[in-house]
Amino acid sequence: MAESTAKPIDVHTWSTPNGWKIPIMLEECGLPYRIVPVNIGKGEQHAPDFLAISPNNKIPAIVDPDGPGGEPVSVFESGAILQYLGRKTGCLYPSDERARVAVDEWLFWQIGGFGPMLGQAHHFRIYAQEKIPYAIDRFTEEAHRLYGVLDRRLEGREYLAGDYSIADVAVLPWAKFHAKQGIDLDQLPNAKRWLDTVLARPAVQRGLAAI
Ligand SMILES: N[C@@H](CCC(=O)N[C@@H](CS)C(=O)NCC(=O)O)C(=O)O
Repeated sequence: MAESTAKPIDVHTWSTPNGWKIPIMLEECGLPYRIVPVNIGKGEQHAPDFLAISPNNKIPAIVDPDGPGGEPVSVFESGAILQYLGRKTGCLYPSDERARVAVDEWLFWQIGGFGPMLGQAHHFRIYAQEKIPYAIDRFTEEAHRLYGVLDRRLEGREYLAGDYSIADVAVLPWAKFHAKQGIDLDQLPNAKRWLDTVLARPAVQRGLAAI
């Protein structure tokens, strides 16, 4: 946890790609936080206390005791949390509108596609008791398409959208599990170089170790 005199942000989360984004962001921005584990394997995401801050029964969610106007605020949906923390701190989220549009594009690309489709690929390839070839092929093909988009985007670019940003923070915990999604990153040199770079960041390593 980062050192600060500010009141810690409660991070309701679990050890999943979406769940790791928030401790990574908080470590990057040096904000103090406390992990409140929500064991989704045991169904804790359906507890009334959690639903009060995350009505879609999914992690992550945060409660910031020092929200707008100095009052507490809760935020669910990882993209909304990253944008909130970026606006609150000015960290990893540019204020220049042209730069911000680019970050938002790649953030929403992850939220709407790279996360959900890779989650399905991982599920049908690894977790599902019944191996369903149609589902495995469908989501593995989509994973290949998405990683192709990522690799082309990173050609000649260090990060996804200008400087290192919340877009990179959103994509990296998903890309870390490329092998389970049926992806050989050695075939995608730009994505591989980017992933090695972002995973080497000390704040990323601390965030990944936080839950
Ligand atoms: N769009 C959401 C997705 C969150 C999500 O899918 N969370 C999963 C873990 S990665 C979860 O809480 N699953 C529990 C459930 O579906 O009951 C976000 O980005 O925050």
